[in-house]
Amino acid sequence: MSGKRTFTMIKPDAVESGNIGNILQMISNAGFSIKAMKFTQLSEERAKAFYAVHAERPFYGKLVDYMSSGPIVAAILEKDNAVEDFRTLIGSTDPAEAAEGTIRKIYAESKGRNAVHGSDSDENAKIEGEFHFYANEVI
Ligand code: IDP
Ligand code: MG
Repeated sequence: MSGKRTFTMIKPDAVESGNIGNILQMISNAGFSIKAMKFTQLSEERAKAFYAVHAERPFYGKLVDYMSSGPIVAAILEKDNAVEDFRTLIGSTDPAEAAEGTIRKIYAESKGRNAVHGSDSDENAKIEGEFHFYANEVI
């Protein structure tokens, strides 16, 4: 069982296609509550820093370009077993492999432009939340 909080971003493709509301509705229906949220845009430098762990991967340059290409929604979410349950809600990285009814299956365009981010561990949820929010912005 993971902890009570996770971090998410609604990525530029899903913002551009007008799906912020639909995705937030799915997150809410799945039992997550929002502890902090903002509409923002990553600079190229901040996108590089956020995804630094992927710096050696062949898709890193494209990922940074995409994630800094337009606005995103960043949010800290709360629910029991948050990290694991949110990864289940969003589905596999590649929408072609994602389970029916998951956010990525419904809204992602491709493995790269895949609608949402979800932290992969409690430790990264904390690091990623603190990347986007000051402590006094979190309920
Ligand atoms: P995750 O978002 O499901 O945790 P990661 O492997 O952590 O997936 O990759 C981070 C992000 O990098 C993905 O969400 C996706 O946007 C992009 N990405 C991952 N693998 C590929 C790939 O093979 N081609 C293009 N983009 C990729
Ligand atoms: Mg990941």
